Amino acid sequence: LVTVSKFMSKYLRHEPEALGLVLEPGGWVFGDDLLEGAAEAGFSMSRAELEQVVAESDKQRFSFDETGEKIRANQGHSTAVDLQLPDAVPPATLYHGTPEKFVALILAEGLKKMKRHDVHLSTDIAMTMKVGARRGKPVLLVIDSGRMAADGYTFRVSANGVWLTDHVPA
Ligand code: HQG
Repeated sequence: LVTVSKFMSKYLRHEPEALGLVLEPGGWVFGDDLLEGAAEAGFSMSRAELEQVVAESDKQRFSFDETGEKIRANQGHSTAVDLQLPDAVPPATLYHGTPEKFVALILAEGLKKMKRHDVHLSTDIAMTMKVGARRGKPVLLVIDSGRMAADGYTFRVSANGVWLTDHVPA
């Protein structure tokens, strides 16, 4: 299931065209098209596995639409996509975990979205420390999101509770 989830992340977030997929507004594709693309690419993946990944992914990375026919990644994209998420008022404080080696640069120039569409922020300290630990010793950054909102920065929240913004100033 982890392999299937990584496969889905790759093509729903980063390289849909490599599987013959075009993301619709909102980031949606037909589940059947994803399964067909996988089969043509020689990747073995059943509908049951797809449904299990959507239901059980630890970070709820994927969603079906209300018809159950279309699927999308909730966040994390690098490919051009309009997720059609409305602006939302963030909590007063949000968190971002990053490896220690990036901290000096982030304190100098703020949090940038790097290869992704947005900067990812969280209300969940344990989760954000895990994110930071992917690439080294993690450091927790505490974001004054209340002040950012008051200063006119906009936020959106994905279906799996990740807070998205364009840039966090230094
Ligand atoms: C860092 C996971 C230097 C930033 C998680 C991060 C997340 C800077 C890295 C999702 C910087 C980008 C995203 C600056 C930011 N100078 N480094 N000015 N600004 N950075 O993977 O937030 O498991 O693109 O701190 O749950 O780590 O994939 O972003 O370390 O939601 O579902 O540049 O990935 O979800 O790395 O993680 P990423 P992220 P999944």
